[in-house]
Amino acid sequence: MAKYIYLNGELVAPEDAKISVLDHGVLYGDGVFEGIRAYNGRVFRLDQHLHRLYDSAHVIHMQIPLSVAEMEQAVVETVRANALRDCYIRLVVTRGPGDLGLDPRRCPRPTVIIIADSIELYPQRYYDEGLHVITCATRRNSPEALDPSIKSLNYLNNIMAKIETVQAGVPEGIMLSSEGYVAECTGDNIFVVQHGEVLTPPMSVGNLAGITAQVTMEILREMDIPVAAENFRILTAYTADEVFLTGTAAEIAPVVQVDGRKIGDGKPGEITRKIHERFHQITQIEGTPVYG
Ligand code: PXG
Repeated sequence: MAKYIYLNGELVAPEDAKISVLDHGVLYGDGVFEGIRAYNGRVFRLDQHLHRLYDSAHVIHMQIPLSVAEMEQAVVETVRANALRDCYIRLVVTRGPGDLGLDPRRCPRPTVIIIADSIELYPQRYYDEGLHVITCATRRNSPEALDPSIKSLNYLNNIMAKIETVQAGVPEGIMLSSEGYVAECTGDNIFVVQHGEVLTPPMSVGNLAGITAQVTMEILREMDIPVAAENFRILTAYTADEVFLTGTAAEIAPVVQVDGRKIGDGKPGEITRKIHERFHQITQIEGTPVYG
């Protein structure tokens, strides 16, 4: 449990970290968030996470009441106050308290929350043996209605899909676009490997621009492995040599079964393993220092 939570400029005890029931984050899911990790006393890719947060806020016409530099400082101070070196950081900015009505003009002050706490990691056997996943019946939100590249507090689309994975007894699920293209998973991006080439869906399909996916792209370039962002259908995943997922919580996770079809030889793939190894190295040396 966190010792201190950042709430609107103050570090308070968890029992005092309370927000109004009239906050539009509660009433309408009106707000944005980020899930960030710190490794070895450094916040990983904080600048990229803040960039995405401020972009999401900009798109929904929300002015975050802190500059990016002030927010960076607030994140670092929150981690430091909790004396954490390896942790999960949840940054939430809601529209703030208003009245019963959609109009965001009634919410003059956004609520800023930063929670730093220990992380619940995927069990090691997921990395050793690989994950089984399903394709969810719930389609990803259409980017023409609510673009999934906005990391908004409206996560019901993903939660509906997540419930399908829980019912199926698997840890993750693939979500297709309304056109039937592979988009992403409920909380991870997806990559497939075929004949030594890597494929991932383009952002235009309607997915989140994952930070871990961006780091993966950098690693692939470094390793001289060709990578393309192109639309593909679920059949491409069924017949791939390797499938893996990327996300702040999962890091780089091998998939060995999709909808009951064995992927490759049914064991985590070599390219997946190498990317994860390199990812691990990068997380140990990079990042915004918390302790000077
Ligand atoms: N797609 C979706 C829909 C996500 O929510 C990702 C991809 C991966 O993005 P990053 O930037 O993390 O590589 C996400 C991220 C949580 C949790 O608490 C969820 C995410 C990240 C961290 C924690 O469920 N989702």
